[in-house]
Amino acid sequence: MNCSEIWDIFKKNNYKFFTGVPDSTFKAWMSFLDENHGNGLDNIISSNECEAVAIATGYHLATNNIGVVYMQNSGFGKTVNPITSLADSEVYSIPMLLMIGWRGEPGEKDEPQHKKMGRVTIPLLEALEIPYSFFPETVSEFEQLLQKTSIFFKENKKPYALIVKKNIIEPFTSSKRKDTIYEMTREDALKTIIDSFNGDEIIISTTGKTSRELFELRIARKENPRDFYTVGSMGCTSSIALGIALNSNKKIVVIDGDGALIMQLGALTTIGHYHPGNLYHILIDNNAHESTGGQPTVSDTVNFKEICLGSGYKSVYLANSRENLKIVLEKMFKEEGKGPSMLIIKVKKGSREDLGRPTTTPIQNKEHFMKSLRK
Ligand SMILES: Cc1ncc(C[n+]2csc(CCOP(=O)(O)OP(=O)(O)O)c2C)c(N)n1
Repeated sequence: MNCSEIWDIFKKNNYKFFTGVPDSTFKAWMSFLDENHGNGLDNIISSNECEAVAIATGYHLATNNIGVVYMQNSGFGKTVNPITSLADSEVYSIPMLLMIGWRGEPGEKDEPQHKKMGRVTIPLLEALEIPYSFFPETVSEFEQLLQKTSIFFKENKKPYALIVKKNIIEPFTSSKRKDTIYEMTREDALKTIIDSFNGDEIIISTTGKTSRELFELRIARKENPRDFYTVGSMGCTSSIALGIALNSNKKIVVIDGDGALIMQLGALTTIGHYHPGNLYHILIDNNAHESTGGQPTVSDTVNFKEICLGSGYKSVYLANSRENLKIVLEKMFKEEGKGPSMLIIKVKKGSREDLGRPTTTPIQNKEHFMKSLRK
């Protein structure tokens, strides 16, 4: 099915409100929603999946209509709390259609961070007593399915899930212009960052393309550094770094993404409160969830500088060009032990087509990291 066909059927069945966190499994559908937001449909990109369930609840309370909550199965776990304590029929009984991208589907090749969740997605739905269907391949099947879910929602006011497998939805090319305001890509920024290092830094990098690019840059330079590549647990990187920084006297550098930072924005308040002087937080802000297809984040309306200072970070630096970044990195690392500090780097979207993935396993990465951290 293509996106217009999917939208026609959603519209016919009065599903016009979409909210969630993007997933590459339905990247095309995400681009379609983004392009058509405000044009007969609403698409609210939420900070995390738990929030999306709550937004869809609010939508239902206000309109008596049913919202669609999209998410990758990685984020499904986050929704267990609002599903069981808000939407569940034993609490407020809120109908909503969950559209869950199935990464790590048993029998399909996928990354290590998706394996367990891939295996337990269906058992988890069953444990939560959420009925489900697989997202169909044809227009007529989809039409029948949405008619069935509409009847289900009339009879049962509670969530129903659609599991979306890879490659079900045809590609969609957005007509939106790509932004080119900023000089650097994320990879350019990463190169400049590691060029500025003298070898005693410990890096914890965020999930998605940041860790993939950093890993490849290290390989290309024949370096065997003390980097921890966070492959999953989106938004948790700065908290991993906090746990390390509070228990090490080394220079701990976190490299974060705007989508990930926003997902767990509360982490900034914990870091600020416990203020480890050796923590350097670098945010590479491309205003997008680039790793799942470039869907926008809300970072363009967020003042991270004020949030960090208001949370207890000791200093905040800004950079939007290579030259500027070099100067600012030098300044930030000169203030040794006076952190936590934040460096916000504005970059444009984009990455190499041939970008690979870490070739070491997460456990190999962990063991090497732990050994070298103690040296
Ligand atoms: C809980 C959870 N929800 C969704 C995802 C899917 N996901 C992986 S990377 C990513 C985007 C990260 O965006 P950002 O931090 O801005 O980094 P960028 O990809 O732009 O470099 C998303 C949504 C996930 N891994 N985990």
